[in-house]
Amino acid sequence: CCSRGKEYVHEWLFGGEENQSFKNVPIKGLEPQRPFPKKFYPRFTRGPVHIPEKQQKENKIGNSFGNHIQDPVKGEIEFSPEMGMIFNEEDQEVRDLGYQKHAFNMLISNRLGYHREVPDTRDPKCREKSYPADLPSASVVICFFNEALSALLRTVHSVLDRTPAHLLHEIILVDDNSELADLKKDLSEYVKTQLPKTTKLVRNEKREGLIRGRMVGASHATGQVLVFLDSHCEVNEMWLQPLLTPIREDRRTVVCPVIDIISADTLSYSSSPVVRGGFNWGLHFKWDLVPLAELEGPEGATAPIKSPTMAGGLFAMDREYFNELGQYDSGMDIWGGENLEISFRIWMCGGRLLIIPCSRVGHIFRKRRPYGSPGGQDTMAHNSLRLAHVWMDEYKEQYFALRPELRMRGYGNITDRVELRKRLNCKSFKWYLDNIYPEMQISGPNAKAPQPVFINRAQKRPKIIQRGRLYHLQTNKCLVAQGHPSQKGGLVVVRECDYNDQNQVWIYNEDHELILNNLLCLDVSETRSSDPPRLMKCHGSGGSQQWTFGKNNRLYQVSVGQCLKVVDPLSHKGYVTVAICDGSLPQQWHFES
Ligand code: LR7
Ligand code: MN
Repeated sequence: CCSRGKEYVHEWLFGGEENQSFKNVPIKGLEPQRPFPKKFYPRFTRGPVHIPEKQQKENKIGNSFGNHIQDPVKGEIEFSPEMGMIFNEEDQEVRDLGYQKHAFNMLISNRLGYHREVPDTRDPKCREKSYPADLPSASVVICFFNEALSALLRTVHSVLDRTPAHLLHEIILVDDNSELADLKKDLSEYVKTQLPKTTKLVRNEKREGLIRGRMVGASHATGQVLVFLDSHCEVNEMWLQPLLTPIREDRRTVVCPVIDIISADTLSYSSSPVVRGGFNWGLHFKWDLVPLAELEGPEGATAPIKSPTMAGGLFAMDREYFNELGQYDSGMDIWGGENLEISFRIWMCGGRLLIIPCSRVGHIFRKRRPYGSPGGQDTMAHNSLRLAHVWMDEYKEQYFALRPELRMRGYGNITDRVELRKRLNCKSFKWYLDNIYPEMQISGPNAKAPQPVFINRAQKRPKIIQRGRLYHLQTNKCLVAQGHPSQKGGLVVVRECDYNDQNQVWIYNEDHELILNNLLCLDVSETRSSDPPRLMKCHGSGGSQQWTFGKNNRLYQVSVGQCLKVVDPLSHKGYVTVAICDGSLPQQWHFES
């Protein structure tokens, strides 16, 4: 065991002792493909929000809570929907390029800067807990590929800002051979000049994927506990102590925080319900409700919960135990499957896996993965095949029943992993199903899956705030569908108001959705903020379907940061679009009940 990751060629850039050997060797062979121009990154200031003060005042966007504004009456921290306001073409470019490259709103991410407060989402009882003084120290490992610099540095600073120094042994950043030239250059510079020596940067000389990337990071770690994080996270108040405590009690305990939701469209931070990890026979991770029995202990909602699997990105594990247990399967590429593999291995080989409700870490949940694999392979299938053949015994048939085309597919050499399983004396997959995930047995491969929990989607029907017409003040016309209001992808236009026509009736609800004739939601393009809005199926996750009514009668689109406008008020065509909010007449609307 305990390889130091030497088999992967990588380069220490700097940090700690290795500082001496720092040499700024250019990465061979890989010319950056379409790097971002410099101007798309925020400057390295420590200010909370990167919006000129004048614009902030005028538009009441953001304060030191980032986009969470403290409500003067309720005292609660609330989200400011106009954080992504576009003021000029450059903002628009940052936003659109950000969606293309990272699948989240980089304009807002850049404006938030590298430090922000987040709402404390823990159960209030967590605040009364105390933790041992002699906790083990942690090495935080963050592996990244083409991450938005502001999101990566907010991850790093949230750790630095919210972790007691004596518990934070080091942070190890593993650049998985990112292609964005400025990310490489600016990050090196920033780590060297702005971060403590205990933050280290290492760069893979070729793209390894997150699995081998984390192994490289772990091989350089010297703290007692490894803590893995994705590169677009923000840790919450007192996040680390509750994770280290169960590891101190039993080094074979692996722990995960509750993963809170950072919206990809607004970057607002919100609480997740406490759920636990499961999977289906397609070997996809899913969230399950926690069986009541797990919640009924004396500690109630704050007690650790046994979890059959982990989501993968955020967990803490004793470092020696990580090595003993066989790290990861280094034959797995880029993305996918490693989370189930390590989960099965932990349970089957004598460890346990817990979710710790008092530890909270936010993660940006994107709607798509913004990168592929170098050769375009389906690495999820490759990795799942490896894990099925090593760990699932006769139950791998359940997977093949769903994916018959994979039955004869090659999966590389698994001898080492099969030997590891023998050497560690691991139990059978049947034992795992019977004892750790009995719900799975009941459902079986063809039966109906248990009710899944969608954690990034409101489960209730949002309350209706208002029902009525969307009246355009300048033209005295109403917003309607250009074609039939049930036609998905249809445009909207302004036409003569007809107060008896149901097809002109909009619903505005507490999720800030605008729904025409109770059918479809007014929606905008994710990657092209200049495209006109369309009627689409309501997806319930905000962003492109979130609209707010603001000053000057404006109707503001939260994700594109612009206002709804009639293109040519004199034209009978009545076309509408979104444009930079300027308070002008073509942008003025009334919602009339
Ligand atoms: O080639 C790559 N090299 C990398 O370094 C590809 C990715 N990465 C980095 C990437 O920059 C990121 O920091 O690896 C990290 C994880 O990649 P994501 O963010 O694209 O993954 P994800 O959040 O979409 O997917 C989840 O499942 C993955 C399966 O391989 C990993 O285990 C992720 O860590 C995991 N994320 C989480 O568990 C966060 C909560 C998501 C849920 C549910
Ligand atoms: Mn992620």
